[in-house]
Amino acid sequence: MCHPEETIFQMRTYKYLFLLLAALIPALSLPAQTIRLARTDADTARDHFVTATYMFGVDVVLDNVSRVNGVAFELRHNMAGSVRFSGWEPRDFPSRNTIVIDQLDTAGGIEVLNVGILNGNNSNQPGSDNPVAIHLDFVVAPDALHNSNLVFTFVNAQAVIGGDSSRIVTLSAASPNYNVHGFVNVWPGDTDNNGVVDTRDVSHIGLYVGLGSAESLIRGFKRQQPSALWMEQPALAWDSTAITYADADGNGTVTARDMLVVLANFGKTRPEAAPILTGGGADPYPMSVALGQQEKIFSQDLERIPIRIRSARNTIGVSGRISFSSEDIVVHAIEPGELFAQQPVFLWYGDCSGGSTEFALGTTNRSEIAADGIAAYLLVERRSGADPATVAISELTGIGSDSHLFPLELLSSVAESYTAEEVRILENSASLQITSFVSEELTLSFASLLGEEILPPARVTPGSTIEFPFSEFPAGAYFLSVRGAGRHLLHPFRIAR
Ligand SMILES: [Ca+2]
Ligand SMILES: [Ca+2]
Repeated sequence: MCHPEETIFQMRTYKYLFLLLAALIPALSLPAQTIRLARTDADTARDHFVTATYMFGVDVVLDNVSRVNGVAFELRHNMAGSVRFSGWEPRDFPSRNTIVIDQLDTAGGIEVLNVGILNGNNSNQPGSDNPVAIHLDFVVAPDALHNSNLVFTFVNAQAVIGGDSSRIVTLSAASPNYNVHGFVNVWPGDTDNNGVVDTRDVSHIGLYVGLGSAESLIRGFKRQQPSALWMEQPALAWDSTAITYADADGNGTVTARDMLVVLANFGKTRPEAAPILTGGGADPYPMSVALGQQEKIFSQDLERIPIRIRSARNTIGVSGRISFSSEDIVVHAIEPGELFAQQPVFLWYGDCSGGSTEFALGTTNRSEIAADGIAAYLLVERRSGADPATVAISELTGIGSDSHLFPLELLSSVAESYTAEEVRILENSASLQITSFVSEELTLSFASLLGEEILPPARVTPGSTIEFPFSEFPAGAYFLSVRGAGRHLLHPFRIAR
């Protein structure tokens, strides 16, 4: 039996529910209409921070807003003392209808940009969907405080909607903020920035070696007056602040040379007056790099190529780069030479498989040694039947116990090696034949594994060939040194009988 009043009541209830849902559903399903900043000067790895002395740019982007004929907003930030608006460019709206007024409240540390943009349409004409309203550029002053937080705030952000239902909508916005990379104080050698130079600082360099260079993803900055002296040295924070401290010598790259600085300043502690500044939070570039092992390898098949150094100054260590021009040389290890025989020694070298490696070697008690003799040996395997292999040693550096870095010379001040096309070395079971295709005169010398010269030096004039019969040598392993104007080539060879 049907009850008419109950039915009418139910119908009304359903109707109200239906109307309520109809009103709610669009509101629930519509995404928020927003305005935001999008960095244009940096990729996603760097868009969360800004760097002192550098400019950065943002696009002002509207999301989920259709038919936009105009945009207006105030954009404020909290670091007027060190961050300043420097200019704007039009994006999806014409520049003639754009107004930007820059107001400074220096006492309050606030900079306010008042921005109004119209596209010139009549209100019944629909504008553009999700437009980029404008581009804004800012500069960060050199004195911007490291690790401070630059916060932008949108105030009264509105969009003018055109078309059939023209109106003004309020845009919601988050508060974009950027960490500021400013200058930090580096104490050379304290690469983990904990106030003392110890073995952990070596590991820290091993972790970051190679970073900061042109090929690396991490941007590094050279210090203005780089030195290894144990004093506070201002350095612009790198893309990763933690890595800034690993650049002990301040040249803008983490290399084996930085390990020398650790050796020179080993055991030193920061004065009480210099508080330890903590870095900018978690390291955004965690990575693991295996430290080279010092291995003693004894094998008949390995040849030892000495690295000789010479300098008028005494040194507590040596660092450098070794490049192998050919794949027929495999470097298995580096070991300390006679110069370091009487000392407790630290030795580090990188992965040798990539055609070149760096090494650092020095005394762990900061005692100086005379820089004249064999600093280290390369233990190499030479694959038979291959073209002549060459080894070039460059960037050789020494450091005194006073923390002054200086270049080491002689054998090692060689930037480049000769190529196989420039100096042809033919080796057979009875002799070694060297032909020069370069324009300068070359000096040839032969040395034993201990670096002792076993023949007087010989000269090769341009275009000529010289041959050394093996009958002049006892059986054993040797290396030929070819030296010319600023370049050098080492060729190991073995005489078996
Ligand atoms: Ca340390
Ligand atoms: Ca460095």
